[in-house]
Amino acid sequence: MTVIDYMHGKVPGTDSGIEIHHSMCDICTPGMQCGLDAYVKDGKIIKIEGTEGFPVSSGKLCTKGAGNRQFVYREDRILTPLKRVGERGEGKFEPISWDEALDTISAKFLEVREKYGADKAAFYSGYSKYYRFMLRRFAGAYGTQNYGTESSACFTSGWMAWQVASGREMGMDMGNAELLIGWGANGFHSRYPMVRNEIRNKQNRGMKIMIVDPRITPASQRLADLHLRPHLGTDGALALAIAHVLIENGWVDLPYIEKYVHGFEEYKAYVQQFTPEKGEELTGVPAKDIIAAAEMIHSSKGICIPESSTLGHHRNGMQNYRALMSLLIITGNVDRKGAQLPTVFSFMERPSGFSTHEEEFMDEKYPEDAPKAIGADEFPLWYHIRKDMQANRLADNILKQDEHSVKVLLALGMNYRMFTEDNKYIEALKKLDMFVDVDLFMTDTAKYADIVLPACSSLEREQFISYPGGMVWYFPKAIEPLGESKSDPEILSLLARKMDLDDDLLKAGYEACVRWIIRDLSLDLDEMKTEKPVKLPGFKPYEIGSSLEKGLPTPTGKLELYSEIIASHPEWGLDPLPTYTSPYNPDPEAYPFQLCAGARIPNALHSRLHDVPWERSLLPEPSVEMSPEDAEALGIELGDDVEIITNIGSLTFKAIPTATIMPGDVFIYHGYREKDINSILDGDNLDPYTGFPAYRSAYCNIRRIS
Ligand SMILES: Nc1nc2c(c(=O)[nH]1)N[C@H]1C(S)=C(S)[C@@H](COP(=O)(O)OP(=O)(O)OC[C@H]3O[C@@H](n4cnc5c(=O)[nH]c(N)nc54)[C@H](O)[C@@H]3O)O[C@H]1N2
Ligand SMILES: Nc1nc2c(c(=O)[nH]1)N[C@H]1C(S)=C(S)[C@@H](COP(=O)(O)OP(=O)(O)OC[C@H]3O[C@@H](n4cnc5c(=O)[nH]c(N)nc54)[C@H](O)[C@@H]3O)O[C@H]1N2
Ligand code: SF4
Ligand SMILES: [Mo]
Repeated sequence: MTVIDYMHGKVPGTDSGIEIHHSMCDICTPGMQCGLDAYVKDGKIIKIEGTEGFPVSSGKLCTKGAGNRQFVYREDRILTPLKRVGERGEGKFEPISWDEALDTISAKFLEVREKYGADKAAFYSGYSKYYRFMLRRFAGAYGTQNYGTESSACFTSGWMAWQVASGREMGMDMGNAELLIGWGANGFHSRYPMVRNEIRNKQNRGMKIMIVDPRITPASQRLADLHLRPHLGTDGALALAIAHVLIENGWVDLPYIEKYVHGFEEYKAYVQQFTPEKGEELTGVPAKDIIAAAEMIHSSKGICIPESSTLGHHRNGMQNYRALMSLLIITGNVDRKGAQLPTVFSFMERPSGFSTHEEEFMDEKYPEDAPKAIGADEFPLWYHIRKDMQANRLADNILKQDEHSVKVLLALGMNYRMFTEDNKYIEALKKLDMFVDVDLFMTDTAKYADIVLPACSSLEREQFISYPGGMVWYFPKAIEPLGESKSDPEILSLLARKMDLDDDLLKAGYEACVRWIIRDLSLDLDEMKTEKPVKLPGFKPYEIGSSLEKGLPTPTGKLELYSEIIASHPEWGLDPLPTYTSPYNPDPEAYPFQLCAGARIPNALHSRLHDVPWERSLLPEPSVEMSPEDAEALGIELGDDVEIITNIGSLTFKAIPTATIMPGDVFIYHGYREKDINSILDGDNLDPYTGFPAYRSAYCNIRRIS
C-alpha cells in the first residue's frame, strides 16, 4: 500500500499530478461508511482505496465499496435537471435550468397545499440516509405528516421491538461478551466491517458464537460454535422453545427479573407450551439442539445479539424479534457488561455514544394537528412509535384516488422495486399530478418523474458523520460534483427558499442545520474538518447499568415482556406478549416452496450496483439458489432456466443448486431491472405490527423450463 502524505495530499515521491483526497463510502449506509482515499488526477478519480487507520473499516473496503469509482461514473449519471417530454416511464426528458426546475416544483407544491391541503403531498427517501433529518423537517415545515422512507422495511422492525420492550434503542457491548448470537446474521455479505470485530473477539477472548440461519453461510462455517437451522420465519417459536428450557431449568436471572422486568409470569405461562419437542415440530431444529442452545446461553456471562432486518421481513416478524429479545431479558443480558446496551442515535441513525439535538430538529416542525400519516390507521403501533408514513401503503393511498389521496410526491432516491407487488407503484406514480425524483442515475423509477433532479455522490460533497466511541468528522469533497449535480441537502435548502417555507434553518443550508444540531458537542464543526474522524475531547462512554437504575421510558419503567403500550390499546388487535404464529402461506399445495427474497449477496446493494460493471461481473445473471435435493427431484441442473411461480405472477431465473440451502427453501436477490422478484410478491402480506413486507416468507412453486 502506498504511504500517503496526508498534509499535502500528494502521492509522495512522485510528480504524477495525482492527489489523494479523503472521503467516505456511502454505498451501504448508515452503519458502516468506511473511509476511502480517492486518487484524483485532473479532477477525476482514477483509483479508490480504503483509508488506513480509519475507525470501523481500518483501511479495508468490501466488494461493493471497491466499486466506488465505477459507481460515481456510472453511465446513466444525471448531469442536469430534467423535464419529462415523453410519456411517463418512456424516459424522454430535456435538460432545464435549476431555476426553472425549482420554480416549477415550488409552484405546484404550493398550489396543491393551497387548494387541497398539505397532506396531499408526500416526501419520500430511499435507502440513503444522510439528508433525512432535513427532509423530515422539510415535510413538517410544509405541513404534512406524510414523510416516509425505505425504513418502512429495514432495521426498524427490530428497533420497534426494543422500543416496545425498553423505550430505547439498543447497541451491543460485544468487546466484553462471552456469547454473540448471530440470529439471521451473515456479516460476511452484509456488514463486513462488523465481522472483523467478531473474528477478533473470538480469537482474542474466546467469545463463543451461535448462528441461527436456515442456510450454511460464511458466518456459520467460519464463526459458529453452534449453528441452528430453523425454517424461515419460525424464529419466534425457536426462541420461545429455548426460553422454555431456560425457565424449566431455573436458568433465568430471578433477582434481575424481580427488579427490572415486567410481565414475567404471563410470559412464563405462555412459554410453557413450547417444549423442545414442540419447538422441533415448529422450526425443524432438533430438540437436542434447542437444549444445547439453552445450555450455551446459561453458561455464558454477557450475551448480545446484533440487530437484524432479516427477521422483520415476515408477517410475524416483529413478534419473532420480541421473542428472541426476551431471551436476553430473562437472563439479565440487557444493560449489563458484555450484553445489549441502551444507546442513543447521535446523528442519522448512528449510535456514536453522544446525544445531539437531532430529534428536536426534526420534531420542531412536526405538524401534530395535520391529518395522520398514510398507514397510521392500519399500522397503529408503527405510527405510535414512528409518527411517519408506512411507505408500503403509499401506492394504495394514491391508487384509491379519493379525498385522502396524495397528489404530489417529492422523492429522494426512490426505487419502486423495493416494494412488494411493485407494479402498483408504477400505476400510482402515473396518477400523480407531479412526481419529482432526485437521484444520481436515470433509474426506471426516475423515468416516471415529471422533473428529475441530479444528486451527487458522497465523493462530491461535504458531510458530517459520527462513529461509535464519540468520533466525529466533517469530511471534504474529493472531487467537484459532476455536471450540475448538487447534494441532496443543498437541493432541499434551495427548495425551502424557493417555496419560502417558514423555516430559517432549512433555508440557511446544511452546514447551518448541522451546527444547530451539534451545538453542545465539545468540538466546533470547523474543528471537525480534519483528515480523519477525531474523538470528542472529554467523551465519556456509557455507564453500564445506568438506564435500568434510572428507570426505562416504558409505562412501567421496566423491561416489558408484556407490553403495556400494546395492552392499553386493545383496539389495535395486537398481542402484548411475544406470541407466535406460523408464516403465512396462501395455498401450501399450490406453493410448496418457501421463498426468501433478498438475503444479501456480496456484490449488490438493492438496485444501486446492478449497473456497475465490476459488481455485476461477479454474478451476471439474476439467479435462484435451491437445495440439490429439490433440484434433482425437479430435474434441474446448474444454469438451467427455472420458472418461479407465486400467487401474484411468475418469473424465470438461472438455477444454482447448492448444498447451503435446505430442501423446501429457495433464495433470490432483489432489485434487478430485468428480473424483479418483488413484482411477484404479495403486496398485502404485511406484518400488522410494523407494516413490513414478508420478503423472507413468500411461497412459490418451481418449474424447469430448459
Ligand atoms: N452486500 C450487501 N450488503 C448489505 C445490503 C445489500 O443489499 N447487499 N443491504 C444492507 C441493508 S439495507 C440491510 S437491512 C442489511 C441486512 O443485513 P442482514 O439482515 O445481515 O442480511 P441478510 O443477508 O439479508 O440476512 C442475514 C442472514 O439471515 C438469513 N435469514 C433469512 N431469513 C431468515 C429467517 O427467517 N430466520 C433466520 N434465522 N435467518 C434468516 C439469511 O440466510 C442470511 O444469511 O444489509 C446491509 N448490507
Ligand atoms: N425482496 C426484497 N426487497 C427488499 C429487501 C429484501 O431484503 N428483499 N430489503 C428491503 C430493505 S432492508 C431496504 S433498506 C430497501 C432498500 O431500498 P432502496 O431504496 O430500493 O435502495 P437502493 O436501490 O440502494 O437505492 C434507492 C435509490 O437511491 C439512489 N441513490 C443512491 N445514493 C443517493 C444519494 O446520495 N441521493 C439520492 N437522492 N439518491 C441516491 C439510487 O440510485 C437508487 O435509485 O429494500 C427493501 N426491499
Ligand atoms: S461495507 Fe462496503 S459498501 Fe459499506 S461503507 Fe464499507 S466499503 Fe462501502
Ligand atoms: Mo435495509
